[in-house]
Amino acid sequence: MPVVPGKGGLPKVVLSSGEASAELYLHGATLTSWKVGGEELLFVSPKALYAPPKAIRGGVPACFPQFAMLGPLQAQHGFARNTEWQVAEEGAASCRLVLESSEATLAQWPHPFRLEMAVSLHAGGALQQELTVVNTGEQAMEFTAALHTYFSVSDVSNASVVGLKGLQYVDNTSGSTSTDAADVVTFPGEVDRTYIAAPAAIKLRDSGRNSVLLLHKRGFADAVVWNPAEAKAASMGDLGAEHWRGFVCVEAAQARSGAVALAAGQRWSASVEYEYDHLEES
Ligand code: TA6
Repeated sequence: MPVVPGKGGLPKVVLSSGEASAELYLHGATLTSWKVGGEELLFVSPKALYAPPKAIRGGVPACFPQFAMLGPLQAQHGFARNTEWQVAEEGAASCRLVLESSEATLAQWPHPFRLEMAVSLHAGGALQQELTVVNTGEQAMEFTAALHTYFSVSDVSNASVVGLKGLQYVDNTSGSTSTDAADVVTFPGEVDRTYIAAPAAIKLRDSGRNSVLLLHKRGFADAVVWNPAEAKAASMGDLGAEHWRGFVCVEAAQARSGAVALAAGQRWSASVEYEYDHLEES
């Protein structure tokens, strides 16, 4: 599919396959839409700014060379989500974007690299994202990374995340480490947790839509669950107090389990497949 101008005149790739479609901005390699049967499954803030270098608030931005502040940069989540990627391959149902180190990135992080983001729509509407990191320098490098998903929910009070029971997690609001004894993660208030060594399969249930979204991650050790609740959302100019109830972030991350170490010339890949289903009427 061609590259077309999106919001703010920023270029985006449009993918489609049967009942599914997706849109991927070259800015930050940010997936901003994934529809199955016409239903939008990602959340993008109505106040999102399509104005580089600001990251698009929502969808699935790429976090590299660090997740959160788990790295040397002062920029939370690194610079990949604030930078223009290039199209390396594009087809009707898949594409591959590339970001290569530049003077600007080397000034922030002294490691030559090439990033690749491959996105493909699968039969039945599933979507897969694969992030590849190549150390194109002559020195070893370390990084953390994440695919920072914002999934649309009918209301945060209807959302629950299944599959994390019994795991250790870091509460990013306090820095404390706990073990999650609950059967599911719910959102009575701000929830910002990094689950360490999370299982490959994690489910986001929405009782309001009688639906379940399955994430199947490979290569990402951890999982992050986040909703800011009203007070923090109100402090975010590109979100605001009126929109925080419409999403839950369930992110595949290589974060608290430890940074990835790559020797010169080595590569690392990790992927997530997202599947969406409506549950049988109960
Ligand atoms: O993934 C959760 C998180 O790390 C939260 O702590 C919150 O900061 C969120 O990311 C959004 O970060 P951003 O830099 O996009 O405002």
